[in-house]
Amino acid sequence: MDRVLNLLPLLSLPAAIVLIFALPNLSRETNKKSLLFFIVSIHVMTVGAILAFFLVTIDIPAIPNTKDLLIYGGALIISAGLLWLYHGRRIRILENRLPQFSIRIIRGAVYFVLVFGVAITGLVVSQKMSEFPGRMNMVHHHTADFGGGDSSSDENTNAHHDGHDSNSDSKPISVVELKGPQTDIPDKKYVLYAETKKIRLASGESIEAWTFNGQSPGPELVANEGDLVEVRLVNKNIDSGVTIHWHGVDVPNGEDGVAGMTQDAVMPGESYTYRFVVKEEGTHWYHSHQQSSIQVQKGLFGAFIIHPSSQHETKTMDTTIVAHDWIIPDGRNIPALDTADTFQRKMVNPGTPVRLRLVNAGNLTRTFSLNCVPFKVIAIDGYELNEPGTLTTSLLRIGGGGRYDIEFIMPDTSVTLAMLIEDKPLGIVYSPDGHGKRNVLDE
Ligand SMILES: [Cu+2]
Repeated sequence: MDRVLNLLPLLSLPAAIVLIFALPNLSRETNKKSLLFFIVSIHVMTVGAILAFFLVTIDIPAIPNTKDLLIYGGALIISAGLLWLYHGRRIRILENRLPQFSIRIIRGAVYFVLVFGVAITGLVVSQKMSEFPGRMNMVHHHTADFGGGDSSSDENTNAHHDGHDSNSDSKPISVVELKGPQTDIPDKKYVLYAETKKIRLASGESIEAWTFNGQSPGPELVANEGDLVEVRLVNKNIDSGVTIHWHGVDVPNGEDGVAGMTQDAVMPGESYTYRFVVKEEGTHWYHSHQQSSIQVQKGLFGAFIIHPSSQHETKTMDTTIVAHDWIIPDGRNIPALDTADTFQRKMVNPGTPVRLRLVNAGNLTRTFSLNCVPFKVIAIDGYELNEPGTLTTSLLRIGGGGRYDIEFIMPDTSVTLAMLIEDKPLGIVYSPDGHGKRNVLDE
């Protein structure tokens, strides 16, 4: 809609002018006026196309607004007027004399350099404008949330301020002050060491991984709803620095682990302590948020499970399976469930309730199937589903970073969980004797 509203007038109006004014003149005898119409309308069409090109590639319109319509429509109309004057004058001059061939060549070259220069300058300027600054000040955005701070200190903001705030005379709060409880005794305490380590996949393939505590996925963090969790991150030897972001878990902004925004990256030899109260029960995960596309790929991630506070001991077999793609130096991509890049077998007693927490730690959507047992998807991205139906052959597509919790009662036959990959599926066969045959659902 946005592009239609902005682009259509730019392209269709000049085309209409050409159709109405210029084309009929082609068949008639050429006089000065019709020549002018002809040249100007063609040029206006070119201007429309250039504006449209600019809109499609650089100033991509978001929500249709009158400002855009006026700017681009106005540019078109003004160009048409200027072209009319210019060509009118040119035709008058040309009637009297034709410039020399060499002058026309030079003039053409000058125009070309001018247009090319403007285009290159535009590209360079827009590229520069789209760069992130080296350091962001979180309170100097056009619409700012001051978290109780004073909005009047920045006249660029539209932030609402009621004037009755007890903090209204104070400075804006720095993000580093937005922390969890600092002095209370934590209910759960973890230390995560970020370090390089060679890990071995089930196939025997060894990977130069970046790990938490020498393993990838890192240790599974487990807490109960309402717990104060403390995690100390120690960077042993990850040269580019590390942070931890709690994917799916709502934490005070200063604990969010976004390098360059809420904290500085933790450099080798340094440590950083996160403290926050967890409120979102469910299946979540954590990962480094310093150069995350590289660091998560190399292995700096793990599952983060938050149980409901009311949950008591059950006989449910509750397991987390983290899907990840390893890229090895020869460029091959090795998908794996935890560290299993081959089919696995597991023993489960018939009648056991099984909860599989599937985490997709990759950035591509992955398709899973569960075969030979009716099952339910009981939660997605940590949120429980309301009265989920029973599924049998449904494929489960989990987006990058997404989580599905599925539940079934173990039958006395084998059940196959599979991640469907083009050349060879990957998965786990659950069976009463641990030797069940795999039976992968076709996509
Ligand atoms: Cu994330």
